[in-house]
Amino acid sequence: MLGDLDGDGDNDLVLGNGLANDEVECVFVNDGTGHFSDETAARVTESWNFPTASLQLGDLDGDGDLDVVVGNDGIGHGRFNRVLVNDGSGHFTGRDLVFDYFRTAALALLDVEGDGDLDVVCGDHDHYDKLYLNDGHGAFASATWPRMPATLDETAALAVGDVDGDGDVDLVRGSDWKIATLLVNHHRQVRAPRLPKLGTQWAIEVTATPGYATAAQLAIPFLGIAPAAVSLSPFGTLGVDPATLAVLPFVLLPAPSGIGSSQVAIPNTPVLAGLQLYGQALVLHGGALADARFTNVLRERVDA
Ligand SMILES: [Ca+2]
Ligand SMILES: [Ca+2]
Ligand SMILES: [Ca+2]
Ligand SMILES: [Ca+2]
Repeated sequence: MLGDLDGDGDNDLVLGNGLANDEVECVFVNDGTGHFSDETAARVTESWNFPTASLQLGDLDGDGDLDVVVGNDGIGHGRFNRVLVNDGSGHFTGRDLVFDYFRTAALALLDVEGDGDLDVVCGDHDHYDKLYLNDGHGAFASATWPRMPATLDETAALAVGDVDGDGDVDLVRGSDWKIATLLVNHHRQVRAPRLPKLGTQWAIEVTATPGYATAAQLAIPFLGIAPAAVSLSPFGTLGVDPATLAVLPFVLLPAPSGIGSSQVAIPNTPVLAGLQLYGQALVLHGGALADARFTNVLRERVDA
């Protein structure tokens, strides 16, 4: 991995030791002209040297420098995942990420719940993937349950990005022997457990800060019959055509669940069968309107 480890403006290099079990991670420092020197011995204080399958760089403790997360794999070896904490000058001290002991093949750093610090997802090859939340100072606690799916997916790779355009970070997981999966972040989300059906009530579920809400929140869901992509700063992207938009009643999202739902009566009118509905919500995260954000867009076809 490349990153400016010593804060002098050029990219330095960290190398994992692969499946070798007798080397620590290596640090190569750039002299500013693209020549690298191995300064591992002087810069890395690490008492463990497990087989490393993945590395990520990020500022875990919020002090402005790049720290290193080390994902360790291997069978029959120690393999605790480690953090190399940067002192600001590119000198690192190792410690456990958390007390776990799984075959981590991939790592992702992402701010899962939008509180400004980097959290860690460990993609484990022989176990469930793990989610560790950052306390803002680089100390991590397991939040795997109930936030992560309980599936064994032989994870081999993780990619991070906002797939559904609601401003929170989602995950794509590549697995050995299995199809890749999309893990959508429910930090701010609308979804419908069932299809809209003529002559029935259709439930739209709205989530915001699910499971970790510290105060009740409100959401304003709305529906339309055509999509849009209207950027409305700072709220995000309005994904429902305003010309067809019908606003639904406020939904209360109590704490700590952060989950509420809205019921929509679908008329028993055959002409509506097959109609495409687009649903979205504006979540009022705090008292200030400036904190409100749009969710993803729900797309469902009315079933006869
Ligand atoms: Ca540098
Ligand atoms: Ca740091
Ligand atoms: Ca976070
Ligand atoms: Ca998202």
